[in-house]
Amino acid sequence: DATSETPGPVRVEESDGVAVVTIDRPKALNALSAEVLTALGEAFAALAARGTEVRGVILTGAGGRAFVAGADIRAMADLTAAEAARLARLGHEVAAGIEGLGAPVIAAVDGFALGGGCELALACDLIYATDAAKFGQPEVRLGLIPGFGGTVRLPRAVGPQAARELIYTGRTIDAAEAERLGLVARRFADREALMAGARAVIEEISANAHTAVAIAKQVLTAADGTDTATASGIEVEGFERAFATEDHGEGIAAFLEKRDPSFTGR
Ligand code: CO8
Repeated sequence: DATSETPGPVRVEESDGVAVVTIDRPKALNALSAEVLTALGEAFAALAARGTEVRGVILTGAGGRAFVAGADIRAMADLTAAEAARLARLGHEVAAGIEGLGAPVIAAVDGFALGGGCELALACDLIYATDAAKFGQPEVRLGLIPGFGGTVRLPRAVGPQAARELIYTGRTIDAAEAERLGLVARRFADREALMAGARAVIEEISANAHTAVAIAKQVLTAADGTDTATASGIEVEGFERAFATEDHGEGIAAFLEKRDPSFTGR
């Protein structure tokens, strides 16, 4: 098992092809400063460069109180509107890095996922949470609106009605309600069970053809928000690419020969 560590507010630890990316600024409840966002972007770029060696990523927060309590409010106090917009764009670049990674990324949320923290979780493939998780988009309480994808991805996750209610009220909801709304895919009793559950689903996914999963992720991401005809076209194009892989040949052969497939990622 390889373990690599990057210095700074974001740690990356890897074992058995599963990378755990930890935002480690517990004194500020892991708030997203420019430094954190830059480090996150770099961490996901480094993981992308490793290709199929990375089977899956778990994104989480250190300290036991928060996933991420939002953008760094203290740092934002000194910004001009144009500088704040640059920070928001940096956030969107991080989201694009998460969505562009071939392997699945699971947000493991224990404690607060507020504002930019909820938005960061929404950029991941799946949100898993402990019973102690809390979600919300409190920006309007600060005279702001979500700036890191909340108006885009939250309605897609929970539907326009629940999203408008959350964004207009700034209300914080608990993990059970987040699960009911479809924001959280799975809920766990505590952090240990959360991390084990996230790792288990990555194991389950990585028994499948890596390239097929990567293409499915690309198609789901690219087709999101497009009309039926466009989405269907994107799906067929992805289906054709999957059909042309060696792993598809192997999957068919294994089925016909009544054996387990041995996928190579090609
Ligand atoms: N930014 C900076 N510091 C923070 C943040 C934050 N978002 N949240 C908490 N902290 C700090 C507190 O200032 C405090 O520091 P200190 O001990 O030095 O005073 C420490 O973390 C602990 O926090 P609290 O004492 O407040 O802990 P409580 O248990 O009393 O409350 C809460 C926890 C409810 C989470 C509370 O801290 C809170 O409301 N935090 C702010 C939540 C929020 O409003 N988030 C949204 C921010 S706006 C946003 O995210 C916009 C994103 C848009 C684009 C940006 C691009 C990425």
